Amino acid sequence: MTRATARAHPNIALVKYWGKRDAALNLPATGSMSMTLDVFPTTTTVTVEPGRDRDELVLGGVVQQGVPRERVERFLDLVRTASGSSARARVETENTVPSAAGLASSASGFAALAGAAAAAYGLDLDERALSRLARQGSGSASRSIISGFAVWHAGDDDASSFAEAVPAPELAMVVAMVDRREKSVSSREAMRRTVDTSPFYPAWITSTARSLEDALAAAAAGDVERLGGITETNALRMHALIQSCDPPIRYLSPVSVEIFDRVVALRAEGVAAFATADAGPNVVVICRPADAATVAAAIDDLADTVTSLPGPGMQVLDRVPA
Ligand code: 2P0
Repeated sequence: MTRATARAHPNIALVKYWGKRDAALNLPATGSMSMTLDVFPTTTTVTVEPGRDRDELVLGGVVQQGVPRERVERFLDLVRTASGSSARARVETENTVPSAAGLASSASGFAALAGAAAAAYGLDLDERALSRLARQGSGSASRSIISGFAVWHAGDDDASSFAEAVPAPELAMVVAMVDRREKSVSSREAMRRTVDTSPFYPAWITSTARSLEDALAAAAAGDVERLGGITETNALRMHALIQSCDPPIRYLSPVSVEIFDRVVALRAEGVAAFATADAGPNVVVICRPADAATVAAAIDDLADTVTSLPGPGMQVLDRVPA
């Protein structure tokens, strides 16, 4: 029996991943860029137990059945194939962020699972290989392997689609917890519907590829205003795209929209603050660390806030036998 424990944090994209080019390999239609948070870690322990007849998933102390367990099983199959093992495992995971509420719990979840499973099954993977492995569990998890700011290269095959660190200015993210409930349409289903039904999808792909190039250049130059502007525009384009599906999907709530308006008002007062939101109503405001308290005070009547600085990449905490 071997056991390993790993920890990973969610990441928030400044330039979003929305749409797959290859669902089997989980290759994205475009590259994306993110900041890994230093809050809301997921901690996962994988215990390889020869003799067990199927993989078990325990999330927050509750044994999971159905799709979540099957998704983990398919992921462990990749690790088993790579390691030449047929042994099943018990996976215990603890999220400190609400699951499936658009706060990237699948990013931290599959990044932690990739690290723990690779270590438990005896695979010696470098950061790039871990990012490729995590990608196959959940696309955004490829970026949570990396500390701080990351670009996930779209790539054109399994080997070339991975995340790596990029330089960026000092930034904070103020996370506004508008709604902690599980979202009604998963990202995976919403992405599929977007690709199949949105008339705007081709324009999203071309504009996002350009936004990514611009964002990487702005980040390398330390230009917070330019990087923030690209971030807010890209987020609103993604939500417009999602709303253009048939049947339509709308993740932003009236409170989310009000926070976007407050951020515009903050900019009018000279504070460099920019809003983004993922597949849910929660809003994340990007700013200089010195402005984070001002940003939080401007929105804390609308939602609870948590402020994050750039956080660490996936860490293996423990392996037995070592
Ligand atoms: C992102 N999101 O770039 C975008 C923005 C949500 C909105 O990546 O199907 O859970 O597992 O690859 O990674 C959410 O999608 O999707 C996501 P799968 P994932 O962060």
